[in-house]
Amino acid sequence: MNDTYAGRTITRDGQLLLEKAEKDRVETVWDRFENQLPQCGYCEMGLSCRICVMGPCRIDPFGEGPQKGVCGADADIIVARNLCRMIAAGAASHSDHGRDLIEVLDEVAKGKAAGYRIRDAEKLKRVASEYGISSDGKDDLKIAEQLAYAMQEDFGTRKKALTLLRRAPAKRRQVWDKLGIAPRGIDRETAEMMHRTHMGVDNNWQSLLLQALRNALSDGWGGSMIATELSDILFGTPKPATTAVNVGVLKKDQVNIIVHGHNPVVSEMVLLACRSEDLLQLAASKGAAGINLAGVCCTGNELLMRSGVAMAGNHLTTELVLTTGAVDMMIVDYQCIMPSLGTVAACYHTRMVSTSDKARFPGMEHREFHPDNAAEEARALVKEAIENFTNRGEVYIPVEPVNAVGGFSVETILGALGGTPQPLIDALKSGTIRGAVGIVGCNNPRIRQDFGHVTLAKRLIENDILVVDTGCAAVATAKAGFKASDAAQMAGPGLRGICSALGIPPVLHMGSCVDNVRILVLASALANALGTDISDLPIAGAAPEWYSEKAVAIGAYFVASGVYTVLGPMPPVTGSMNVVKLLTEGLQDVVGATFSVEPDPEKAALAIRRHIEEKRRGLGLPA
Ligand code: XCC
Ligand code: SF4
Repeated sequence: MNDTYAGRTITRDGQLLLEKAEKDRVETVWDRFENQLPQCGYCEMGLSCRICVMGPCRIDPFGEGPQKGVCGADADIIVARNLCRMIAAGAASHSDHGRDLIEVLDEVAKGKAAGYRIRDAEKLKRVASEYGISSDGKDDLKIAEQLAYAMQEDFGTRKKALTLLRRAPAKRRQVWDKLGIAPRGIDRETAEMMHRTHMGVDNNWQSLLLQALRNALSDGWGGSMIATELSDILFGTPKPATTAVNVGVLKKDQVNIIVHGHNPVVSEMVLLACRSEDLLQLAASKGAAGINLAGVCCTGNELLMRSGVAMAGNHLTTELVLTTGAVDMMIVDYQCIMPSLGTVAACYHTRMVSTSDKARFPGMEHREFHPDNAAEEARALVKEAIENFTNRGEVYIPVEPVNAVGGFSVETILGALGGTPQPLIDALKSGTIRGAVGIVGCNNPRIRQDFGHVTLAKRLIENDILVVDTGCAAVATAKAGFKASDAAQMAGPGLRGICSALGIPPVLHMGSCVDNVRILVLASALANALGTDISDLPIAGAAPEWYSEKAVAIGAYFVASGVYTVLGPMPPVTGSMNVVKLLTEGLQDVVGATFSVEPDPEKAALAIRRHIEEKRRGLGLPA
């Protein structure tokens, strides 16, 4: 195997498909990354500003050139503002996704969304009661209508705090109140972040960063949490199910459809269509043995969690999956969809279709999905994918899939423990399990694909630390076999014993990136059961290969919620030692947790283990 390919990804399917891509003269994300090198040092350090047109400006990190932008902003202000705007964009993305689910719920309530329905009525009632909506004497649709309205209010202008903040432990809420960072409206915090970073508004790097935490919290305990809860209500709360991962999930003799993006609003309707009898018959009439739906990225995770749909790959696999020549159609919604995909698909017979009014891509047909036409549109697209099956050229599916178990919602995890977190707390207390870590986030061509996720997860489970993961991290560890039914044997003796007894893997798939809120809810359940704050727990977060603005927002709400979080790639903040120090040290006294940056996953594992042991000592637990 060519060393270049092995240097780009640890995955066998990735390496073989990189070879295929080169043979087919397909340019990939890694080629374009190399073409960009060396990347701009000012931007890498966060020292360039183009917020206004007196600029663009840049600050000389060596102190010889300019130390102020045209307006007078120094390095601290410029770095802080840039980071703040990343967080605002990330929070906006997740929260807008959440809003789309509210709209579906509302249309379901009004009988205008054929194909969608309430699939978890019990959860609907539970969440409604958190919003102060009683279910007495009301049918599900009435409750849904009122819940949709109440959630919309969470997005708007108002003075009180977001409804779901009440899920956080009391001590945590006091921290936020004292700092004045309890988020109000979801959109409000993002709008205020953009306002404060306009030229001539907030020019104090500390108060800017505090608002960034509030903005991130409005995502974690607001927009993303609403997205997850409504997805469960509309599509079912995940339960463990067996699935398969990597490019080997594509089937040579079946129609292969890939869904890519984030919102289950589209992918669930495609799944429904793929399972319909008449379309299966149509596929058979074209000589296909079936219709094989698989996912990439987070909309794939949504389907995997709820229906055991197979997963073809994570972020850096999205181009490569097309080079198999086996994909008859790729249907995308939004976020993390590389604008290069249409060009890659043009080398094969693959049809590319975009579906969201807010996300269009070169080289893709646009077929807009709305709640009232989605079921119908999905059927039309699946039919066209079937018709495209006969246009296939040569097909190359170089690996066998790996089996994996997914579907670990908080409800499932607590259910497996007998309804309360107590067994988990007992295991933590006795030291059978040392702690728990959430590994989240993306791939990034700066880091060998999956190396960060897999190495970190391996070291943690070997040392009796339970891992929960989401997003592209969850796909990485699944490809590496950590979610296979026999994966418990990869864990240390304590964790292995517990996983074997419960019949679960040592790395639990908790869902897509909006589902990181499931980790917040689980951490809150543990903290509440112990009568303590999240920041006292022997837990940590990590994003070993993150790339996106959404990931910065996630990291920030983890830290603001009291979870020590280790980033792999360095965010663009090194131009201000003040900002770096606040994020990596100062926040300890503010929110009881900090960021740390460690691109080497072996070192990250050590740092996390040290942190967990320190928290154990703090709680008086045995060494
Ligand atoms: Fe995107 Fe969610 Fe990152 Fe993967 S992990 S690259 S954000 S798909 Ni969300
Ligand atoms: Fe330059 Fe200030 Fe304008 Fe930024 S806001 S581009 S630093 S003048």
